[in-house]
This record gives sequence, structure tokens and C-alpha cells, in this order.
Amino acid sequence: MTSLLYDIALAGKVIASQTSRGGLAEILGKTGATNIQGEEVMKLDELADRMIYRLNDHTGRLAVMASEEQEDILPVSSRFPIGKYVLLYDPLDGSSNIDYNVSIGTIFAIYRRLSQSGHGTLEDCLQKGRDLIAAGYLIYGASTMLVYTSGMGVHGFTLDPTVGEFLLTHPNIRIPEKPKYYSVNQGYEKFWSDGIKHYTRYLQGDEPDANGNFLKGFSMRYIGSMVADFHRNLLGGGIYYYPADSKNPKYTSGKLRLSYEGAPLAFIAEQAGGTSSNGTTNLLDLQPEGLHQRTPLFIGNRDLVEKAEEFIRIFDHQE
Ligand code: AFP
Repeated sequence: MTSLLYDIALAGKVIASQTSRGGLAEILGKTGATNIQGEEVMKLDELADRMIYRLNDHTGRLAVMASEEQEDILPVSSRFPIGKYVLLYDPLDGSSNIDYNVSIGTIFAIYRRLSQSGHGTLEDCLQKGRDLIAAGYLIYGASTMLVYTSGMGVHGFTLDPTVGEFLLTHPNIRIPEKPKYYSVNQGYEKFWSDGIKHYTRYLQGDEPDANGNFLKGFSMRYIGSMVADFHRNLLGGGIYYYPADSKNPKYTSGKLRLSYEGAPLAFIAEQAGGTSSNGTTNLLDLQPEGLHQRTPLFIGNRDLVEKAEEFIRIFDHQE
């Protein structure tokens, strides 16, 4: 496990070295291709995807991988030894921000394989977040950080570019009890359910909850790279949500993916004292039915996530 995390950290260093060179390395812009999510593939998306795969396919630690950028699972080639772990990843989250020099990130989720031997299977990849043995993200921002949990707290490391190593800077991260921020793409408000609209006004301090209590109202912060939005709220306190909406009739469950975006961040949030939900159920308790399944997502301070569930229950009549 430690070696696997080390390999992921190495991939992160290479991706960071590329992102920090930006326009100098001719790696900004689109490849011209569209991924299986129907999104345009950026050159850095492709580079990050390839980098993580190549640094992990031959080590003997993994049985199978799955990436946001690839439609099918990526079993380890028979040329290489097969290991006992499963790696799911979003190679470059927030890629629409790449060209604007805004923070982006990599998210990863690690499971123990379920299959007994041979190549890893789809079933190995479709495990509940509760079965995660480690999860984390790399954030490529003003500095590069690796934040991860293996079920014993959340720890943050900052890349020291002068020595090329991640050094422990944020041991045992806990979400502050007093939240500061709410983070959501409010441009989509007209596509939200009544529950989400009322909940958002509650967060703004404009509407009471079911007991008649008002909040003072939080600041709104939204970057549009979930890793960066999540990271800020993990350190500053608050809630990030991407609800289901009626913007695109194809995606009635919101935009974010359960297995390699929602579940790993949910594991981190829980380890830091927070929680997560899809509006009714903890994200960690959802059984994925497909590799690229989308989910509505609420993540951050426990009381704010529970309050979102309450508003949804009352206004959207969901049990
Ligand atoms: P990519 O991984 O395809 O870049 O998706 C980014 C993302 O899923 C998530 O990181 C952002 O928070 C979200 O999209 C922003 O999307 P909106 O523009 O719909 O707010």
C-alpha cells in the first residue's frame, strides 16, 4: 500500500511539473477528441491519464485500474505481475480550468480486489465507498499537495520543489466545526429542485430551517474544480454540493461520478470529521452499478450535509 501511494505521488510530481510549465510546454488546449463522458479531452487530461496508468501498470501491486477518461476497466497486462489492489482515478479533475491557470487536481481511490486471482474484474471496481482502503487527491495549485487517508485520519503533504519530495505539512486534518463557505454552481439555480433552492437560501441566511432557526449566512466560493473546492472547505469548513438538476435531460443525477470522485472525497470528509450524501443516503453506502455512474453530491460539515437532507426530505418529498 505504501509503495502504491508512493507511485501515485510520483505520478503527481510529473503531472505537477507539466501543469506548472503551462503554456511553455505546449500542453494547454484540447486534443480534439471527446471522452466517454461526452467532454472534450484536454492535452493535459490525456497526459495525466497516461502517466498514472504507465507508472502503475507494471509494479505488481494492482490487479485492475479504471479511469474517468477510459470507458472500460484497465486490467493489468499479462506481461506484468498481478497484484491485490484496485486503483480508480480521475486523472485531471477540473480540466475546463486548465487553460486559465486555475487549480486542478487528481483524485484516486484504492480497494482490495474481490476476485481471487487472474486479471481484475469490473466487480473489483464496483465496490462501495465503505470498502475503500485508501483515497486521496493531488491538488495542483499555488503549491502542489497530496492529501490522503488510509482510514487513520487525513494527512496533507506539500511538494517541496527544491528537493522534489512531498513533506508532511498538514497532519491529522479536521474540518473546522464552524463552517465558513458554501460552494455550488449557482448559475444553475433555475434547474434545481425546490429543496435545493430553499436549502441554498438557508445557507445564505435568508430562510429558516424546519425549526425556525436562521443561519448568519456563509460566504459563497466556487472554483469549478471539485478538488480545489473540496480542499478549501476541508481546511476552512463548509459544504460543497453538486445536486441533481434538470439542465441536461441525459444527466438526471448531477454531473459528478460516484466511484472516482464522490466516494474517495466522501471517505476523506468522514475521516476529517465531516460526512457526505446524495441527498438521502451517505455516499459511502451507495453500491455503484456502473463504472461512470453519476451522483448528486453533498459533502462537508456534518450538520450542513444533514440539513441538506432535511430540506430535500421536506420540499422534494424524498424519503
Ligand atoms: P472534469 O474532471 O471533466 O474536468 O470535470 C470537472 C467537474 O466534474 C468538477 O471538478 C467540477 O466541480 C465541476 O465539473 C464543475 O462543473 P460546472 O461547470 O458544471 O460547475
